[in-house]
Amino acid sequence: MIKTRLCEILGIEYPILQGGMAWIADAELAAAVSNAGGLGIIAGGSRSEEELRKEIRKCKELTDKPFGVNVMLMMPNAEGIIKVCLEEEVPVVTTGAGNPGKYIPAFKEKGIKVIPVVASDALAKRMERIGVDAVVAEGMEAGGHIGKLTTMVLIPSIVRAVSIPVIAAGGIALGEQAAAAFALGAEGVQVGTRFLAAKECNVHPKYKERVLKARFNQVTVTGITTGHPVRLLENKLTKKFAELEFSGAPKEELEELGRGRLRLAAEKGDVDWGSVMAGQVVGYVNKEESVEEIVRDIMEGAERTLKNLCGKFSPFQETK
Ligand code: TUI
Repeated sequence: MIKTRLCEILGIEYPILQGGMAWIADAELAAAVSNAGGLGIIAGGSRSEEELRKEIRKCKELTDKPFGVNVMLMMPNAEGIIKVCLEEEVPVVTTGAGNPGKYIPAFKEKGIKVIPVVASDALAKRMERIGVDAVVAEGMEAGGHIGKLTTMVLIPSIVRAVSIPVIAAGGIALGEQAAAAFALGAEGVQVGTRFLAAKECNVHPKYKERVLKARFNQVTVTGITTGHPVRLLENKLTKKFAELEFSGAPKEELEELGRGRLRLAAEKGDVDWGSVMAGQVVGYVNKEESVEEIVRDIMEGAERTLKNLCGKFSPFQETK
């Protein structure tokens, strides 16, 4: 099986992380991924400090393997969430939507591994200099809030900028896609959308059903005109959003329309008026499976793909 530096650094068997999906990724999903040999991640972005503490303790009961918490740095309670991670000494923290620089010394003091999502090679370099353990580079194929570059373009640029391990995210649901990420220089992959369909994923059943039924052409992006693009599945909300967006509605009105919508879909199951965030890969996600099956399928698929690749091309066969 594929082993990389990331496995050693994090103490995991396979270099696969589960995305810390807000309002969705709980202790049960995270523990299942960690028990399957990857790194499960609890969403911190959508919880109060006390809710997060409970979820971390539950995860510790469900697994003795390492797991992580995702911190959304732009949330008003980010400092409190970080304090809980420090107090509970979670093994790994991933961060999104901001620069975690000022918190790194505190994490390092507790031996907590830190993995920020970086949106540029400049930030990746800065993060490496201040001692983070790895970075996630998330391409715009991903679900939810997205940047501008595709995984295919972003990964090599970050790999060239730093010498710490780079974890590829966005557009990865299959073994072949994981193999492609490794070919681009990534030493790990982060998967979100495919885990939405996991048996152990407690997202509202109606959300899961929409993910399972969605075709590639039902994936859309709202918020391009406001500068906050979000990838999600088409529904009444996205149609209303598009109408307003292209009729010149003020930015504030659009942002107001988007507020609270992920929770509405993920917790309440309103898949017409909630945000059903999912990545471009959603068309590949057609059956509910256990986390273990998903992890095994992606990792074995990646290995098979990389092994078979040379055999497919005659120049390599001749020089074997
Ligand atoms: O965060 C995401 N994707 C998301 S978050 C989300 S829902 C949510 N929204 C609000 C609160 C709680 C949950 C749905 N999808 N991806 C990670 C990510 N981080 N993508 C991009 C970044 C990022 C952006 C700018 C990281 C760093 C950065 O700049 C920092 C700097 O100082 O330059």
